[in-house]
Amino acid sequence: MNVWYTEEHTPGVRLSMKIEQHLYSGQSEFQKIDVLQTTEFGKLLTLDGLVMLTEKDEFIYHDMIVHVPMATNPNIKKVLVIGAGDGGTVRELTKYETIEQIDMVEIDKMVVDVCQEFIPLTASKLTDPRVNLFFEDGLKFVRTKENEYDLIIVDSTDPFGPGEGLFTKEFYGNCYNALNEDGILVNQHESPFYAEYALSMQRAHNRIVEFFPNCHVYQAHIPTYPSGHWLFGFASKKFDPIKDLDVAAWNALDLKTKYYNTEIHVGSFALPNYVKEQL
Ligand code: AG3
Repeated sequence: MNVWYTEEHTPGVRLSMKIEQHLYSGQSEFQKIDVLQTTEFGKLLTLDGLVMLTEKDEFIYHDMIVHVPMATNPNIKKVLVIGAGDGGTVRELTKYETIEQIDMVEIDKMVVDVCQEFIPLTASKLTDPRVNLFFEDGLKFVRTKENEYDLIIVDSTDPFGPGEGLFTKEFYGNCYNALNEDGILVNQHESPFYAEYALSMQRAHNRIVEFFPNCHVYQAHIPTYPSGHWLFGFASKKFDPIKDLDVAAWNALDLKTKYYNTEIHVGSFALPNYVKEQL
């Protein structure tokens, strides 16, 4: 069999992965959901044809979206996760015994159902007793919250289709209000490398700095995302992700992460000049 999955990253660039089996294909109320078995990357989850995760490189994204804020403030107890239906973000959060409550708001229940059936690697911890699942629009959910969370993680799709509202000024303002005075907001920020994605990142960053006094961008290398160069936004009311990092405290937790460590934490905030210029 010579079947390949392809995502177009720009009109001139595509990424292809060889497929062994098409495990699932379905259309939800919001998007097309597919799970494919690849030869190189294990299982691949796509939404509307775009790579959301592969079993081989998801650890990089999920480590970086979770452990950077968690290591910055070890007293995080109540977390709101928006999107993230595959469960990878929640899996990393459940490693912290100190977390008491994780509210996850995913617009599309079908993503969760499909991942629980086909991708237990990321979805298995969605049944943790501390996790409350809400199947609603994250944009509407945060509107009703005030001063409630220590951390909000926005693990969204690209800013087109169902994920679009999660990149708006209104949304970031509501996140600010939903966070308490120690609050941290982390967003997946797209790629700085190709113009279209870079514009999304720039727009998001410019909107976030209007609300939060401390805003930083950090990076990781994620092989199956456009250009492989991926950014995250860190915004907080009080914490500085480098000055407030307690290296000894985080290492004492001994979480056995596959990508994240405290050196990566510090290094990930060092940005190439072409990225700095975009901020
Ligand atoms: N969320 C970010 C995926 C963005 C990828 N974009 C693309 N392939 N064009 C990932 C969800 C993982 N929990």
